[in-house]
This record gives sequence, structure tokens and C-alpha cells, in this order.
Amino acid sequence: MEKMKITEARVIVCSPGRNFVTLKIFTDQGIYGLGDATLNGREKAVVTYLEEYCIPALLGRDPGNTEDIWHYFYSGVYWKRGAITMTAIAAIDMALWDIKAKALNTPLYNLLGGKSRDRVMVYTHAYGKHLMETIEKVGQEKERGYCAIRIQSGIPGIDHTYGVTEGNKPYEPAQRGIPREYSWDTAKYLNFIPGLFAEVRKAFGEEIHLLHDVHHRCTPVEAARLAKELEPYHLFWLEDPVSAELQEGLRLIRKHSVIPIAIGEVFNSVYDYTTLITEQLIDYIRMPLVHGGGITHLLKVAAMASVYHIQTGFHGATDLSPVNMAAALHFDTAIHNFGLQEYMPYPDLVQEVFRTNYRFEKGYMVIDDTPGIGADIDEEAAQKYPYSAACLPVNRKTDGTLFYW
Ligand code: KDG
Ligand code: MG
Repeated sequence: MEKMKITEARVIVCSPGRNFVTLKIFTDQGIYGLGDATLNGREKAVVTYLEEYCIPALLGRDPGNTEDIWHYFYSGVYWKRGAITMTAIAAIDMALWDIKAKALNTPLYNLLGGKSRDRVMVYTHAYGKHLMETIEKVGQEKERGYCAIRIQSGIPGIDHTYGVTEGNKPYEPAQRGIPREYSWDTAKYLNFIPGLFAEVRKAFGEEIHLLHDVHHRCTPVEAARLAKELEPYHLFWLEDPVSAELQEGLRLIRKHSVIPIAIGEVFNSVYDYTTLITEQLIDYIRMPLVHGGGITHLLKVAAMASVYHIQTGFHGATDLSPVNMAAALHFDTAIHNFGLQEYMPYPDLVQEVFRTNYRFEKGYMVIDDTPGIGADIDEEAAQKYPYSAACLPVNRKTDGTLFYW
């Protein structure tokens, strides 16, 4: 590969229905690369980090040196880790891998080990305001061809539940203005969920993969109870059963159940995972490229996980941009220990701004051989949708105590 130089980098912020931050890095060879830098509800913090501290130091460097540049912004910086820092590093890293693959005229997956599989199994979301509607939605997603479905449902006695839309719009948790406050009751949740899965299995049998996201709302002992009671329904995984900043909390769940556990969409470093991986307390890694320092870092996390027979199951909600999704699909195609990829179809507005090279085929995603990541942004279209501040909600228990959302 010819030596290149980074000549310019700029951050594009747009809001086609929701906010996205995209980094575009240009080189003296006329090749540019894209990286996703979207951190839901904290977008401008990443923009500032990139514009004030990273871009000036990127200019003039050879974009082919992905490893050295990653360490320049990670090891070379005194204040390490954290969602803002690691999202900024991820965007730089993704864009550099995009440039390198384009310069070599090859799809990104070829630089990550080539094809370990022809297609990538994805799961989608099914949710309803009550049990019957939820079951109906599972049936609809199955009809669309999904063979893995995450199930969330409204719960009797709780006004708002994570993962369930208000009205008939697609689910979108970020809202304009300061965070809305919801009320939460773990006892009602724990009493309802096992019965929901019993009904879903009764309706659809054992063929379909079922998943559920606890969204950090249980204590370790509550999560152990839920995992144990869900065991007969053979979930593909139970996600974020506890707020896992206490890694040791997972030991209790493991002691009581053999339900597979997926953790870490809010993690951003391999050091968030060391206990979980080396003690085999989880089965799937959720940390996505965009929040986990990019391809360079996730290659190492995935390699470490593979030694312990742990697979990847990357976060892929619609608040991660199509650039991240495209890069993730290359990663999923290439690594040996890929497990499952989350996928929520983007609304049409998003597709007006971002162009992608992947397509859905009967429960799987397939990427084509476009050189690089294969995603692009239409900057003119992006300009039509300016940034508008939005935040994730806040949760309180019924007595007013602040709780995890
Ligand atoms: O921004 C937060 C969302 O991406 C998150 O709530 C979605 O938990 C989520 C999931 O599993 O997709
Ligand atoms: Mg989740």
C-alpha cells in the first residue's frame, strides 16, 4: 500500500429522525474514510472531543498505521477509557480501516481474516403494550423471516417499560429536552416475564431463537431468580440482567442458572470484561465497535473472548449509525467467534442520508464486495436535518428512588 497522508477530517452531525455523528477523514490520495461517532444523548461531547483534541493531531499522519494511531489516542493520552473518549477513538479507527481497505481495493472483511461465514445471523425486536399484542408482533417478525427475536412487553401495573413504543411509532427512547422520568416496579416485572415466555413458546414452538433485555434493572439475586425461572424456555440469551459495573455480580446468576448471558452494550474497554471473560461469567460480548474503541480494540477483545469460548453479540440499535452497522457486519463476517448481531431496520429518513451495502435475507445480513466498509453519507441530504438535542429517559422506583434506566 502506498504511503498516504491525512489532509483533513471533519465531523458531520445530522438528525434524520434522530441524531447521528459521523467522522470523515480525507487523504492526499483522494480516498476518504467514514467512522460512526454517535453516542446517544451525549453527541456534542464526542464532537468536541474529536474537533478540539483529535483532529488537529491526526493531520499529516499515515492513515495506514491503524495500530499506532489507536495507541496514540488511547495509551498516549493520560485520561483513558470512558464512553466519550472510546467513541471518538472508535470513529477515527473505523475511518482509518475504511481508508486502508479502499486503498487496497478490497472489502473490509478481507483485512480482518476474510470470510468465516457467508452471512450473518441477526435478531430483531418484537414488542407490544400487553401480552397478546407482543405475541402477535413475534408472529409478524417471524413472517418477515427473522429466526432470532428479542421480546419486550408492556407489564400490567407499570406505565412505561423499556423497549416498548408509545403510540404506533417505531421504538425510539431518546426524547427532545431534558430526560423524561419513568416509574419502575421490579416485583411486577419479575412476576410477569416468565409467563410471557411460556406463552411465546406455546405459540411458536422451540424452532425460533428468543432473547430478552433486562436493561440493567435487576440486582444480582433478582437476576438469578429471573434466569432460573426463564430456563425452561431456552433463551438464546438474557441481556444485561444486572448493571454490570459490578462484574462479580454475575457469579450469582451463574450459580443458579445455565441461561446464556449477554453483557456490555454500555462497556467501552477490554478492562470492563476481564473478570467476566476469564471467569466465564458471560457468553456474549455486546460492546459495539462504535462505543468500544473501534475495530482495532474489538479485534483484541474478541480474540481474548474466543479463548474462553465466548462469542460476540454486538449492540445494533438504531441509535448506532448505519456506518457502524456496516462495519460491524464486516467484523461479524470475518471473526471466528461471531455469535449473533442485533439489527433494527432504519426508518426511510436515515436511508436518505446514509448509503449502505448490506441487505437482509431470511434472518441473515449479507454484505457485498464494495471496497472499504461500503457505507457512505450524502452530506447534502444530511444538511437538511440539523442536530436537535435529545436524551434518554430516567427511571425511578414507585417510591421515587432513582433507579437504572
Ligand atoms: O441508546 C440506548 C439504546 O441503544 C439501548 O437502550 C438499546 O438496550 C438496547 C438494545 O439492546 O438494543
Ligand atoms: Mg440492550
